[in-house]
Amino acid sequence: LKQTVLNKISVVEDLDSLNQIRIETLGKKGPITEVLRGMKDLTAQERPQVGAFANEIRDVLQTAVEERKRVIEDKVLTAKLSAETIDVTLPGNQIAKGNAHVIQQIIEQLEDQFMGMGYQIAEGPEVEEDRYNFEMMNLPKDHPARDMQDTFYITDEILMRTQTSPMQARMMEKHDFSKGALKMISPGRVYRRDTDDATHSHQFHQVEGLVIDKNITMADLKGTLLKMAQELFGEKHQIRLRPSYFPFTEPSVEVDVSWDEVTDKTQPEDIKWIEVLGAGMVHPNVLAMAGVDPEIYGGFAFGLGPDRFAMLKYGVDDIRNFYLNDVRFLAQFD
Ligand code: FA5
Repeated sequence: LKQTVLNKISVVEDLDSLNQIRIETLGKKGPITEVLRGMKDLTAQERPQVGAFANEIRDVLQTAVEERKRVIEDKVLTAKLSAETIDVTLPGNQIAKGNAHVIQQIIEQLEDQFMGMGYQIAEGPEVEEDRYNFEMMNLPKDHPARDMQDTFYITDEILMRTQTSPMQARMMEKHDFSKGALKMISPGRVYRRDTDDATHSHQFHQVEGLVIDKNITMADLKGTLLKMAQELFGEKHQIRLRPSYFPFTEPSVEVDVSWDEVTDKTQPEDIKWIEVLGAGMVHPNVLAMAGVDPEIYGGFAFGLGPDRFAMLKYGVDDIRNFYLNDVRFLAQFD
């Protein structure tokens, strides 16, 4: 029996068959158990001899089963590992990678830059109240300057915001000036009933900027805007302030950035200027309506168009390209 079983064990190749052999020979119904059970019928002299013999065979077989089990398990593992080997020299699958929209990239660049100067970033509603978009911006209902921003009205009092300036009022109302200056930028979408052309879109973006503190001057505004323009377009670009009119700032300026670099040798008449933003010193009425005392506080505000910035930075000559969602166009700005 012993040799037959040992032979069987030595050739078995899988764990199930091995288990079968174990049950047949060593199990409750197997021959060895049977012998051990039959001990009671033996004489007192026979018993120890037969018992020792049966136990010895059982131990030998048990050991053989366990050893074989280890061998089979090793083989299985080796086979599995070699089947799963990775060929690191095979070329990988190409995964198509997207990129942020070019206007989003400009906005994020501006956010990083202004956060570095201690500004907070605030986002506001695109569906806005007339009160914030116009009235608190010093544009009462019958004000002629409302025509400057042709408006999508939803009701008499609710509209699609035409500018990010309502965030000036919203932030001034909330700010606790006992804790220091208010410095914020507010990026977002704005809407106007403009006819789409190469430089106008009925939906575009603005980034509002606002600083309110004691003793803020026009020089602070100019310095801030020059720094911003040079970080975005390059050290050699210049800005130009032209007098303008906005109901919510006094004085008001329009700011142009030079299309090309300006050096010592550049003749003033050769510089091509691109209008990119409106700005000015916050009007006392705007401060007062938002609950800020114009006798103590003042500041500057600006509103820039990242769409125009993107056109200037990358030489894109039609704003509509940004909104056609042609991936071949958008993927260039990675
Ligand atoms: C305003 O909207 C003012 N709220 C800006 C401002 C803020 C002035 C704070 C003073 C203080 P304006 O309408 O000029 O101003 O628009 C600002 C910028 O948005 C423009 O310089 C231009 O870059 C951009 N812009 C205006 N209309 C469009 C349009 N239809 N499509 C794309 N960009 C536009």
